[in-house]
Amino acid sequence: MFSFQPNTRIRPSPFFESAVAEGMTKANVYNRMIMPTSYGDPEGEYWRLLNGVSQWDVGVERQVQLKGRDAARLAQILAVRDLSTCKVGQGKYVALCDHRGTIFNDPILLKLADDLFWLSIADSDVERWATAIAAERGLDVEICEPDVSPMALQGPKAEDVVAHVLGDWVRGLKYFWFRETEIQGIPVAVQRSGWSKQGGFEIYLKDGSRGTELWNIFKEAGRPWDIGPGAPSSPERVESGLVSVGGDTDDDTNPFEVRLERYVDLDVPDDTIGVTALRRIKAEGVKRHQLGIVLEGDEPAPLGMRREDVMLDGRRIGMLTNCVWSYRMKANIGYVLVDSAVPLGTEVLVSRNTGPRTGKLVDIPFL
Ligand code: THG
Repeated sequence: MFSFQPNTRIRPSPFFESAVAEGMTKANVYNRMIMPTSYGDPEGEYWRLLNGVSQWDVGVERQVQLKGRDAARLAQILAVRDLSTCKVGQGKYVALCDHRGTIFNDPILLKLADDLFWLSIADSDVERWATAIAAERGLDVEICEPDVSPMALQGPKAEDVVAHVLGDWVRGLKYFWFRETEIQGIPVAVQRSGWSKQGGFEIYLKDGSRGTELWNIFKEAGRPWDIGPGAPSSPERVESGLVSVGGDTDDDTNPFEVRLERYVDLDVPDDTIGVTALRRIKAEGVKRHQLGIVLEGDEPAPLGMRREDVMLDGRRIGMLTNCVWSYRMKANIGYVLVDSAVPLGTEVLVSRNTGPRTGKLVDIPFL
């Protein structure tokens, strides 16, 4: 056995003490922070997300703030999605690519004012990237990490809980739209969002000293709906088809390969990073695609720390990037990134750490 050594390089989320008090049993490192991943009953947590309401510490979704005269311009330089129609109060899911068109982060962009944006990031250092780009291009923009930390309420009952706390206006929020407000004097932004397809909201806490207070307000308000602690659910997100950049992608993956084409606009200005490469990739033809796989076997067999080779007729055609036990399908399912020529329905062999296993390539989402 080993234990985790706390240190100053790992920043606790404002909800960390609540997560511990709720009985957190598993965690991961994400954005150099601790992300709770379980409270000891993974299957119960899954069904609560599907049927009820689940409360998540997702403070690891760190914010990068762009503020100033060139903030909108910098946002468009960073994101290969047309942001010209984005309204104040609106959020958009965007891909950040490098100069080769490799996707390295997929934030939600929030437009708070014409000259003020947050990038609510996945796992990589966007603040340093944005700061370097802004300096190299001589832009008039201030980049910082504001004191803002999301907490998620996910599941079909989440709307009732959030409406109970904030009022029925939240029911009218469109997907990724948000509003800044206060909850018992605690400053927050409330957005319809969250990393599941079961519906819900994220409450962006704007004062990190009040995490426990905010956690407990929703914990109390949610009692009639049997709220409980949970975390982004791997089985649910795979069944639902959400992409995990960094998990499902490697250092050569472009957005087209992982089903994100509809978030890419190739007619953004030429100074958007990666767009030139993406135009070329699109013209030459995309070489790999992401498909689902249903593996044979009736015992959970998760992926370990390595992606596994996918074989067809003795030839390596790609890799298995994740694998979870689907409680609804009663099978191991996952995503593969394979040669574009390999079609749906193909039977393949996966070189699993426990030996070769057959699987069938299927469409995503699974459910
Ligand atoms: N919430 C917040 N920040 C985040 C995440 C989040 N930052 C990191 C990570 N998650 C970003 N990645 C995603 C990926 C997918 C979605 C949201 C964030 C998502 N996608 C829907 C889909 O693919 O069906 C809808 C996208 C759309 O149609 O616009 O929700 O969860 N604050």
